[in-house]
Amino acid sequence: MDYRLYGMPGSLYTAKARSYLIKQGVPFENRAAGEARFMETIAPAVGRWIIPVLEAPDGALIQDGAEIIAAFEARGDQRWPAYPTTPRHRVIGQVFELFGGEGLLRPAMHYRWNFDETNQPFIARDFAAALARVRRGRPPASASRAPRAACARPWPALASTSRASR
Ligand SMILES: N[C@@H](CCC(=O)N[C@@H](CS)C(=O)NCC(=O)O)C(=O)O
Repeated sequence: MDYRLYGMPGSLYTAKARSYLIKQGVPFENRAAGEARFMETIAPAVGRWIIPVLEAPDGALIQDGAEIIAAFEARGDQRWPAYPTTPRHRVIGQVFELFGGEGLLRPAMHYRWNFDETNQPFIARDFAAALARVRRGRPPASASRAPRAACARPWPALASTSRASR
């Protein structure tokens, strides 16, 4: 089994982890946070509904984009190490990560939520496809406006992107 990244296409925190996995050539599948397995097994194991969560082939779960990256960096076998080598650069890198992930959250949400004319169709499609509960591969009625493929097998385009870059 490949790694499984539970999240949403439009989730910025999921995107951070996804970008890292793609860049490093880690074999993984994008999985929707509305899937039955996520709702019934992964979220309870993590303690609450939150994304992203990475499920390792051995079943280990990592929640938090920074923790996902840290877990691979700690192994030391990554293709392109993301952490700088000197302690000073590392601290500066962590400040940038904190600023990007937390400090820029308000502007990020502003640009997502305050431009309905351009963003509404994308948001509706993205959230419906990723959050609608999926049981035994059948898209629920509430996801009728979402692409069927996105409910049954989330994000085939992204999944193939990650594979192609390996
Ligand atoms: N620091 C966390 C933040 C994760 C986060 O805030 N995820 C959002 C969606 S993008 C979420 O799941 N929010 C639901 C909640 O916090 O209850 C990370 O980097 O993974």
